[in-house]
Amino acid sequence: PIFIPKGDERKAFDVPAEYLSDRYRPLGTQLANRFGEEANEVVSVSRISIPNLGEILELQRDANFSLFIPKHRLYAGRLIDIFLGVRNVDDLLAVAVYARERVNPYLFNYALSVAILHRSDTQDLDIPSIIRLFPDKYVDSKVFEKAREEANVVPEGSRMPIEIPKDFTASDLEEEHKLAYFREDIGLNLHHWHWHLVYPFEASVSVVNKNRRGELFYYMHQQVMARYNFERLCNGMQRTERLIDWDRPIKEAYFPKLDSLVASRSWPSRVTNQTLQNVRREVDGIIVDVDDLKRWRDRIYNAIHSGAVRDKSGNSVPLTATEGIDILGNIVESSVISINRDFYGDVHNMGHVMLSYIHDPDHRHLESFGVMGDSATAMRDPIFYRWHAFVDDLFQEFKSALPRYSENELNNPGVVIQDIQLEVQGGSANRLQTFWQQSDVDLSRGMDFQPRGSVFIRFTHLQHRPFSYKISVQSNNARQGTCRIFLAPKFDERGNPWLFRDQRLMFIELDKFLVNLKQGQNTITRNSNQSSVTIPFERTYRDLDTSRPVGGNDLAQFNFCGCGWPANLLIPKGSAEGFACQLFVMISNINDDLIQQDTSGTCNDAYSYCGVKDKLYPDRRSMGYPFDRMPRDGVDTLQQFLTSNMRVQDVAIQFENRTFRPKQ
Ligand code: CUO
Repeated sequence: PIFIPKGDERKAFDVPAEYLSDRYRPLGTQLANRFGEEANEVVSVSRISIPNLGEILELQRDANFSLFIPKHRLYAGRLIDIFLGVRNVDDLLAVAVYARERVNPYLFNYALSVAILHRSDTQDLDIPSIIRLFPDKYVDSKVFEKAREEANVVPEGSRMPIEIPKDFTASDLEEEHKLAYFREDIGLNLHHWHWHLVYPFEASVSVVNKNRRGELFYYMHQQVMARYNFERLCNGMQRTERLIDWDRPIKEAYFPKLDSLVASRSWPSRVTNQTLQNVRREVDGIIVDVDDLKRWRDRIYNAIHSGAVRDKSGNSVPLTATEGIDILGNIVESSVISINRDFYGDVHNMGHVMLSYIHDPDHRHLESFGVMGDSATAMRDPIFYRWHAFVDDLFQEFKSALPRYSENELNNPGVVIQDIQLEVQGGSANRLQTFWQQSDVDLSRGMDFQPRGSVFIRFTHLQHRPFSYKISVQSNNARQGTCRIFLAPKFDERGNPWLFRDQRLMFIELDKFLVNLKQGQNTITRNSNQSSVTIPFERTYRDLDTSRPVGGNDLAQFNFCGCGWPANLLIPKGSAEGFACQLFVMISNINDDLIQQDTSGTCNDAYSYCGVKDKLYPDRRSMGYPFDRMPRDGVDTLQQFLTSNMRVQDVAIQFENRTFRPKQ
């Protein structure tokens, strides 16, 4: 038997000898004694018939793992199926212990996390936190040296947090570096990792086929682009340029300065002016040409322009105004539920792959993929946004061809919004305030060193003062409605007022919630921390408090709720002068909004970008409504777009260049 300690709990597993790899089997008793002394609880692992891991083992333990690589997807799919296929939790533990000894750790962690999220009997289990298991995907490599030193020399309790400098990947000579605070935000990258964990594109169909997942792929990434463009304008930059000329050098470079602790390699960098190449990497099972990418793109544009797609049997399937976007999302991403993957290919994923191998497309230098190859790291790289600007443009091409919303489809007769005010804690009305804040995260679980105990890193991120909305509404009846709150820059990058058709793509969702109006005058108050977009700051970073007994639901919520926009990035950075914005509030007609279902007890507090676990997306309208389509005839400006159930308030975002340190 062997004991494997698991973090601070000091829980150990009593494992059948045949589960050990050849290397450790002879050491069984020795290891048992060593780890056993540290343990305060021993869990015995049952003997099951040993699963055949087969080709899953082709991925070396010290290799990097990418969901975008078809071969790796296949391994992940197999392993997920093995984890989903065992009868009960005891067998799952046994098969997981057996696999953990042999399988690539990134692959193992991914597959086990997906399985835990999707098995009905594991809803009360914690999924491993990726930042604590693999901090190397988020943190400057130098930090680990320091952390090891701190842990070796300084006893737990007197250890100082190790500070990650705010500007560690580039200097101000690089224009794009102005946005590093956003791209490299830990919460942002954790959100993206969680999103793709909750909505895998490769696994058995029953796992992939979630309600409106293709549409949510479009909408979540559209909002990423809107938010990124918003930040760019705040920093005096232009909106992201789409990556559309695939034969030209790419000016954006990126040097991640991350070292993989597992693969013992640095994440490859991309110098400026690299050009996409055909990828020939037998070792990863990827043979893909730039021409493949172009062919798939052209077929998708053709489908959009003809209003229909071709399924596997050659039948034409119309792209309807409401469901078309869902079909298109699965085609573009693409996911296993793409209506015809052979024909429409794998555009978005292969873009990630080709960009991530741009430095070594034929593997002659034996280099692995860059950060674009991993959903946990991709958002750090400026090229992510240029690629997704192209992807989003595909979807916008489709949306632009749809019928415009008529005034009837927008209005909510009898409901009039009379006034909106933002009340900012400790500040003045309608003036949001942003600043830098420092937070500490305990990384000790991802670091294998003695002596154990907490090692904190301290990082700096954007934050805003808490605020609340105060909305005055007149209603001629008692009724329900959906309150939709968005924010956009008031002027374009030249300082000119927007045309509505352009500004609509800049609106970022801030909140969406049900309101109960009484007849007559109503005042709606809503706090920023209740947002349907974000998860609270503590949830992104906190560790589960294992000393506290938690009910099943708590944990299930914790897992799924790892998906959510980080609360610290709810409000864009703004500017020192106060960045001019327009706050938009609408109360839409409940008859066209409402989904009848019970979501109590499930994680539903960040549903706008993440949906609700095992439920329908809780808003019947097209995602992005009312900004997802071109305006009706005669509407050129936001003011002209408004019906009486909508209102716009000028607000500003004032950034103060000050850093607040954690409370001790
Ligand atoms: Cu989320 Cu391109 O999909 O990264």
